[in-house]
Amino acid sequence: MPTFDQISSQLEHQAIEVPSWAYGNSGTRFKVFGAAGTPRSVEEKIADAATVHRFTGLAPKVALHIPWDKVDDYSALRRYAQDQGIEIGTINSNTFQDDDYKLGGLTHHDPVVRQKAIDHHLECIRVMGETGSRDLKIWLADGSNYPGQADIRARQDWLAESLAAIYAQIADDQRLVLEYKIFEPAFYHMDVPDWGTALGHVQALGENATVCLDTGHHAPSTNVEFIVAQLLRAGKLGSFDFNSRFYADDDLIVGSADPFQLFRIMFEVIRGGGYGPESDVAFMLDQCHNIEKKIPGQIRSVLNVQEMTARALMIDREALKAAQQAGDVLGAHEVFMDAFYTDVRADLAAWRESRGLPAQPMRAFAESGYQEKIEADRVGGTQLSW
Ligand code: AOS
Ligand code: ZN
Ligand code: ZN
Repeated sequence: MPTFDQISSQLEHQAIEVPSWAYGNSGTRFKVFGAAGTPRSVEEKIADAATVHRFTGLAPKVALHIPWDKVDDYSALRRYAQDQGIEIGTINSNTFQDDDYKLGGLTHHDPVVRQKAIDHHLECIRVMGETGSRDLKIWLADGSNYPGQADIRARQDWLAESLAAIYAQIADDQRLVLEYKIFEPAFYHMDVPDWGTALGHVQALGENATVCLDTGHHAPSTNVEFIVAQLLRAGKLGSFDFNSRFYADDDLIVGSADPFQLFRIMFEVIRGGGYGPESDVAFMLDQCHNIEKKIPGQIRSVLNVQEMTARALMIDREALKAAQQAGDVLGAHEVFMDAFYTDVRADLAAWRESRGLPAQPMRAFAESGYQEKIEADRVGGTQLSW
């Protein structure tokens, strides 16, 4: 097995996008808990995101959500982020919070509503121009609750037309990234429920259209790393929305429910060329911190991704291949598991220190006083929710 020192230079390439909404108050349909220190403005969310990067060196971009992060001057927002040491990443559209979209947005049976949803995406593309963002991520809440409620076939045609109208406005250095989700908020059918549907649509659009894989958006027992391999084979894995789930779209801290799954995913990413300077896969988090403090929640998340990436990089690929070619079932499995069971935490701490970062980012943040300061300073105004 390679030593940590043999793989550590590859850790330099790790860059994770944190979501602006992770810093806002969040919860379930039962209760949204308010937390002291929660941002009252987009700038305060960006300041918190930059703090995650300062303590970890892992999170150089913050993904925004429109209209949650709507401001008058996006160029100024970009400069603000840069002054804080980060860039603005993916722009996420939102066609799920307006009454007009009750029966769908880009797939709605009424062309007037479809055009409204398309126009919202064109507005997002304008925002991308001003913020320097590369990716427009589209997640659709569209679907139906009852058999017969909607023409599920026609909606695919309307979706294809709507996406084509949006894609036509995507610049050469920008991408449209389509996310799929098995269910919720629609419970009978979703218009983009799975990677096959997403892949079909982005392949029809063209080169700059790819798929976003949210790790929480599959049926239980789905082999997510197989989907990773398939999308990379097709050259269509655009981005991840990382999070953890026990049941459905739980949006818990990535790597907390099933670190082994994260390890297996990272292995397929590396195996398939999705990691490193040559890759353009965006590694985003899509999480909410409902009961834990938000900044430590995000720090823990990016560290979990780093730990499982390091372990996946340590798989002895040659020994693995040799065992696979020899038909050595348990030998191959052992090579795989040896890397998974290797504790890299002390090595990572030393490596961070060697690069001028805190060896223990969680502890360093706790001791920094940042949390106490925002809790004291951010009184008055309205705390933001997701
Ligand atoms: C919704 O379930 C999706 O995961 C989307 O990525 C969504 O845009 C994000 O969770 C913010 O609401
Ligand atoms: Zn998502
Ligand atoms: Zn989700």
